[in-house]
Amino acid sequence: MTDSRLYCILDLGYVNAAEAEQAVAALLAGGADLLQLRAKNQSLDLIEAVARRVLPLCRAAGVPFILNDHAGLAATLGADGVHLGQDDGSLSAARALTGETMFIGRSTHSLGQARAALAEGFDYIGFGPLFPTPTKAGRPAIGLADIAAMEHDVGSHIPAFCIGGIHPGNLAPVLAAGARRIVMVSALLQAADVQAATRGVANALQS
Ligand code: 3NM
Repeated sequence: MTDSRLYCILDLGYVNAAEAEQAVAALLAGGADLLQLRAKNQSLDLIEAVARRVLPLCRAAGVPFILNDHAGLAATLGADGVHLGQDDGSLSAARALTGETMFIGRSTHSLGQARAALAEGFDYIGFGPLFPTPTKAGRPAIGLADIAAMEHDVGSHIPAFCIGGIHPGNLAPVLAAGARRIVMVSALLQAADVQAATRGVANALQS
């Protein structure tokens, strides 16, 4: 987790459940450091079934598998982590379901929320959306101005991943603004060659 630069998400809004393994294999082969399964408005049964198919791929690659939203299911699956939004309850409530070893992340949408997540004890944060994004339609973009302060106040203590509307064409200004770790979803999942696109971003983050 501490060395992770590129956090990838298998978002079932972009990938059919039937193609989950193929997409995850491409993300992993391209250099994803973390892999989250995100499935909004899907049944727990479907989420569990997809998770059980992609978890072994992550394990084989040595990449932590993180489940979005469902701390209880994450515990059942033996996931490595769970990711919570601002409205998904407290860290302690999730921790009661997951036990001590699983890492738990929080979405944050302002510098204040990022600092609060650190103070509460989250293991990592997402920070965004930097740009407008169809993956979280309707959420206002926060821009790049607070990245440096967020990295100073929070990212120096726990991993902090900038997220939201990032693609290969705007990665340079995001990094120049101080970001060290990012999440990229639609730009990778919708690439003509998912593995090559992921590799390009992973290389840009390492250099
Ligand atoms: N969370 P894309 S933005 C899942 O700001 C998610 O908390 C965000 O997808 C947040 O790379 C976002 O396609 C969408 O923009 C990221």
